[in-house]
Amino acid sequence: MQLLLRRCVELGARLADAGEFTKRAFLNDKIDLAQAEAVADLIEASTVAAARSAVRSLVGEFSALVHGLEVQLIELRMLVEACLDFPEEEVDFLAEAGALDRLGDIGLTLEALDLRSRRGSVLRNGLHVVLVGRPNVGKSSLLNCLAGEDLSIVTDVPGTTRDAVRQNLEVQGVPLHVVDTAGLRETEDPVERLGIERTWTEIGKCDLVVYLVDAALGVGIDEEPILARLPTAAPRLTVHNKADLTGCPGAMESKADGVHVWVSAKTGAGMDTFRAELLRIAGVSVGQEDGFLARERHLVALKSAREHAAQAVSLSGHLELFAEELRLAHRALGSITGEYSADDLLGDIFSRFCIGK
Ligand SMILES: Nc1nc2c(ncn2[C@@H]2O[C@H](COP(=O)(O)OP(=O)(O)OP(=O)(O)O)[C@@H](O)[C@H]2O)c(=O)[nH]1
Ligand SMILES: [Mg+2]
Repeated sequence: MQLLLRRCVELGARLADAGEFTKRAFLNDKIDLAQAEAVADLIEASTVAAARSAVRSLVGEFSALVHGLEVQLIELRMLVEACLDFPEEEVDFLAEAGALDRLGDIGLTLEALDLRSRRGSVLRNGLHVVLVGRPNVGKSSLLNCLAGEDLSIVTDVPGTTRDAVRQNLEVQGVPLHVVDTAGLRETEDPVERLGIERTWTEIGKCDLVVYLVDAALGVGIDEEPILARLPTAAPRLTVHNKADLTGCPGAMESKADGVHVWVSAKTGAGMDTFRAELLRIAGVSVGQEDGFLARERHLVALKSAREHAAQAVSLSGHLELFAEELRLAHRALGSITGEYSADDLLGDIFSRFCIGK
């Protein structure tokens, strides 16, 4: 194959660039930018649910919704610009055309689209979950139970886990990146200390803190400094492990600091409740498959469009500013489908494709 390729190149052929065919399809208006990105997402999809979401974007479902919003915005912009161009007209175009109602509709559609995109984006990036708690509460046992494999060393010696143990898992099509960490406690042991430092680093990077306690003991007073140090930005799920000893696996309770569930990592009891809670926090409900595999840049653009649409509502008394906010909302949406996009963004997107795709 290499010889054949070399000969072809000698005779004047050239090798295709990364993503070249998809890029050409985009440049020739056969697909838009969101669809082009979906080609790469489909190739990279790591779960069935992610692949389905990518296909939905590829066939243009996501683009059609974005485009529909753009059309609504264009109509509204035309009205507003007309008012600006003919200020002497007595007629109040905006009120007559129900401009604010229309903008309200656009806001609602944007919100729904944003929600579906967020739901899908977790399929793309997965949820980073860190298992935290005092030594011996069963963090390593919980990881092994989730994975169905003996990954992390389990002993009854407190302070067994030193290095973070990572595993990529899948729950109902949602990729989870789970990290088992060194138990948190005051210690003189320099090796364990380094392990505990790493636990805090992992906590700083995660999407969800799973805080384990011993079901027989509950959350102790001495744990308060640890709880106070947990970041408020990431949601927390408190797991009362070893519930086989207290006799209440599978129980669940909503408290001020988040949801508490009771499980036994040893027998597996209550694990279904735990998994369902993980999915709920990830924003995925079982059986609901309408998310889009949105990329971060799509989420940013949708957020910006929502903000400008909301800003427009509050500025409706000032026609020029109202018009400008609508223009900015329109521009943000256009950046998703590639109507307004800088060359370096295109270069960045297509360079991540496989060669020739
Ligand atoms: N009865 C019962 N014992 C459990 C359960 N989960 C863990 N254990 C036991 O608790 C002990 C500690 O478990 P580990 O999983 O090593 O605990 P850990 O939190 O990882 O501990 P460190 O790594 O030291 O921080 C072991 O003897 C386990 O067998 C459970 O659900 N029920
Ligand atoms: Mg451990």
